[in-house]
Amino acid sequence: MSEYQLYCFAQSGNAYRAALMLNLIGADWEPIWVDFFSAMVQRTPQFRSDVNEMGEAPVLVHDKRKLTQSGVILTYLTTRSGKFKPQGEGEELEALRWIIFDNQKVNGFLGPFRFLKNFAKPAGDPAVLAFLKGRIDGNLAIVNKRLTDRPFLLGNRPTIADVSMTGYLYYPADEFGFDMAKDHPAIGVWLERMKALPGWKHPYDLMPGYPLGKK
Ligand SMILES: N[C@@H](CCC(=O)N[C@@H](CS)C(=O)NCC(=O)O)C(=O)O
Repeated sequence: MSEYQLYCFAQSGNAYRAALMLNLIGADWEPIWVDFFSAMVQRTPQFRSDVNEMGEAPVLVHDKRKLTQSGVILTYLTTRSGKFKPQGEGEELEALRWIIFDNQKVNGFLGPFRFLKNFAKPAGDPAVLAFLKGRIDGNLAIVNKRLTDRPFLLGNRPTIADVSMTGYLYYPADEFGFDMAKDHPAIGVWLERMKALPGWKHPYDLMPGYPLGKK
């Protein structure tokens, strides 16, 4: 058995943060597929009692520990590996600031937006989609500005803040109906920089369940 197991599925940008980090640090890990769309296992009482009371993926299993919330998982993995680690209290707080902004305002809106456009039945209400798109544009612009004069969110080195921010940003433009890299060029350049890191993989190549119906 691998050292780490990760409950995840290919369409989840939230899980991608953890899967990408595991790959980037060269961890010995294996995915455990969460049948999110069909069986909706994350909503079952068994999942909530045995895996994650919050009913969410990702969940990282390490020894007897089960960790949830991608920000917590990233913090755990950077502490253990020493890789992508913010240095000192100032950087640690700065990384946390961007991880929270990402979780709530960037990928926190992109995830539901993409879900409503591609997977929800019936598809999302246009007014809701328009609201989310407005917030997404504004928040991506904030990230774009941040990346205009530095290669990574905290400066010259990639940290867990960058890994977190990648969440939904590599999924195909047609799943969003707009091209993030083109609309926000500094994000586009940064995505290429992240892509060049050893161990980088696209979410559809890193986690099981793509295309839908395939484990
Ligand atoms: N803030 C959490 C978000 C996790 C999350 O929302 N995961 C989604 C999958 S992408 C989920 O499991 N949702 C449960 C559901 O919709 O039933 C994290 O970063 O880990």
